[in-house]
Amino acid sequence: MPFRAITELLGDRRLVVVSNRAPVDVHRGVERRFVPTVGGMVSALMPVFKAAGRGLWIAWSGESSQKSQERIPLPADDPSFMLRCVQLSERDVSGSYYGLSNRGLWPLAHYFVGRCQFRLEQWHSYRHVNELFARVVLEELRPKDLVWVQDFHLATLPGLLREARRNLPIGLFWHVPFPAWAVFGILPWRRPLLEGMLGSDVIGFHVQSYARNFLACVERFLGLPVDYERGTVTLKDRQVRVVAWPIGIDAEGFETLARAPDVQLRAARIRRQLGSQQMILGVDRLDYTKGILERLQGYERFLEQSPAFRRRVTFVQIAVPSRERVDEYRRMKREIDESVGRISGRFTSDGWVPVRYLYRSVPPLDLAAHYVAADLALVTPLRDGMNLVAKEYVASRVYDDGMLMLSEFAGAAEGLPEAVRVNPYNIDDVASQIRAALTMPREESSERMRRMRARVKREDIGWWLRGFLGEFPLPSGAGATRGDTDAATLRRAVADVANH
Ligand code: GDG
Repeated sequence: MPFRAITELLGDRRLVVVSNRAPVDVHRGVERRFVPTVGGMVSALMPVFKAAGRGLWIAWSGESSQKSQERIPLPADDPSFMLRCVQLSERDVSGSYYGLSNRGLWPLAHYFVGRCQFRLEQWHSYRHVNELFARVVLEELRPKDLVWVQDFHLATLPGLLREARRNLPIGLFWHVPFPAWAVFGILPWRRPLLEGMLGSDVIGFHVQSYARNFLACVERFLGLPVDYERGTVTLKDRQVRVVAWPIGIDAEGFETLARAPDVQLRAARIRRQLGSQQMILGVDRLDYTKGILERLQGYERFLEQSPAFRRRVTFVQIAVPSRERVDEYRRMKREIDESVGRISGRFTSDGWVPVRYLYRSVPPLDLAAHYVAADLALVTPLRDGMNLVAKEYVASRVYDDGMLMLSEFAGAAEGLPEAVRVNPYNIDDVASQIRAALTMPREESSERMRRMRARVKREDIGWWLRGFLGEFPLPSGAGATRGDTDAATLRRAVADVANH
């Protein structure tokens, strides 16, 4: 069992994960309710905590009026770890999360330079939120803790923690692409952001090219010595490891779900309701990086060019609402609605509907049933750090049938060369590859799926965790051993970052 190896690796150390969003949103009404959040980072880390049976997750709870000290045992029905909520004001959330993170760093990481907005007040807010997180982490730390910061929302947090605790093992995993220096360089706060990241002992990316881009930025913008071969940055008093560990999924969990009679029944029902022979599936958070609009255009072109497939195939797109407060996301939703309407208007006939569009999050069993039901999954992001949906679909194909179409700009493409590869910007390519995938001889698709499934199973979530956690320098008794956790130290650290 992979998870056993992780608990062995951790020994008596406690894993403290720090991320912007929590695995649940806390809703307060007459009763407190927890609504699971949807996203790759949560999908990856939940099974780890469940299996480890302990640990602490520090995150914002999705509301801007939480009591700061709140600790919530999770999962609610069978608690195995503790969530400590970080209180953020409405101003913090709009400046840091909806501001610099979603309008600046997210488009920057995904090469959407034209969409980037950089406002000084949002940078101030981002730094302030990172400080608030630092305070909570320092309050919660116990000896032998191992702190693992997640993603670009908290890039300056490792630096703040390092100032306060010289010996604390700190890791950072960057879940999105790390762009080339010429793109990253347009960020006005590139130096303090990189310096903040370098507070870590180890920084992880999904693939080598992101790690190399990061090292090139450190070399160019901070003038520090880097070693591309060994993946290190040399600082005055220590070295930072920069590694590529592609994130995996709980492949066994998806396989078990796919074989479950209930899921098989649901899958059969989905197929029956479609009333067509073949089903194509898309599953994404509604985000412009996921290429949903371009995918719909590709599908429309496919139907135009391949009349024989009309009435034979149905495209089901699940789009989970995301960042609805950001104008661009609302605009994109309208455009997608219009595209779905246009395709349906053009091609619907005799009870056959060419596209079924679900604008909501579906429960895990239904998601698994969709993976089981689909003959072809279209994973065509314009740019994506990894993309877990691709791996989840593959893991669910327990009879080695079905096919995966994968954008060459998703990190997942590096590990899955057997997928049908597309350039998602090329609508004609998408159209012709849909045709190729749907008509691929069974022996070929089966062989390709078998290889992909073997890889997804081998490099699963346990493999990723063991790999990444294995990169931590773990001196005995590491963690909260120094007595310098006072507010003055934190203020000094914060002032250092602020001086940039
Ligand atoms: C970021 C990076 C990287 C989706 N719809 C439903 C649902 N999901 C789950 C999927 C999957 C997750 O959400 C989405 O993960 P992705 O990896 O595809 O995308 P991001 O959220 O953008 O994740 C990405 C990831 O971090 C991990 O490092 O791969 O590149 O952008 O697990 O299953 N889950 C449920 N209902 C849905 O309707 N229950």
